[in-house]
Amino acid sequence: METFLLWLGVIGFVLATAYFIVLGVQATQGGRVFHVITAIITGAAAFSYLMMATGVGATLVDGDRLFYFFRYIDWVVTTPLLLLDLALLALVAPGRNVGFIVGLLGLDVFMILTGLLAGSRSSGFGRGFWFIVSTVAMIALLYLVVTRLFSEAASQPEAVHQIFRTLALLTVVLWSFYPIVWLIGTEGFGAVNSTVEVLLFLVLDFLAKIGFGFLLLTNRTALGQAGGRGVQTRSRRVA
Ligand code: RET
Repeated sequence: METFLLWLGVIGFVLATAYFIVLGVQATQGGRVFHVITAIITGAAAFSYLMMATGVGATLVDGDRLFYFFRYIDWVVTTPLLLLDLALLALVAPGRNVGFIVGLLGLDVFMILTGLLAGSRSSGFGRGFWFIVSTVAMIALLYLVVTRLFSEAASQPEAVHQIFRTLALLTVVLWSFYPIVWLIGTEGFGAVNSTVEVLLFLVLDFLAKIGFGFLLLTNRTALGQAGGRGVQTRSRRVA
């Protein structure tokens, strides 16, 4: 059952990646950068699920706990890219906010790496400690999205503003579920077994990557405005 779910992940992410690439090829207006970033996100997830389904991405810890470490390799690549999508939507001049973007993505990488430490420790104390550090980083990160990115996005054209709001809310809600699933799963209190944990992460991963990408990439109006803006900024800079 668990392997079946992981293969479902491979198939789902492969199909989503193919679809996002087709949308990117068909896109007539600007904004193709969003297709590229989002297809990399689902492509990386497909690879990660393949590694987990074939057993390469998992290892036994503490004798009997199957630890899917490849999730963290997936997340350390894909969560910064999801944030990059959000930042590029929200910021009128991303080029003038490189410091902020690097800070945001850096905090995110820190969250995932400390999460990996939490997941791989065998002592309850070590796991709890790194879990708390990682969760604090996540709260700080989501706070920055809700405050700074939300206020920046208000100066965007209406369609861009609207899709940013939807995707940012989706992100805040879905991301908050990850530590909860982790806590009730095999890395935490073991209230649910490994199969249920794999299922819950699969649902979250599908929503946070495919759902997110679908909403963004099928919104041509917003992509056109966001892409057009990039071109304008460039030509203004040249002029
Ligand atoms: C962990 C455990 C330690 C505490 C925290 C976590 C947060 C993980 C998050 C993952 C998001 C993943 C996404 C994947 C893409 O589809 C590492 C589970 C806070 C927020 C969005």
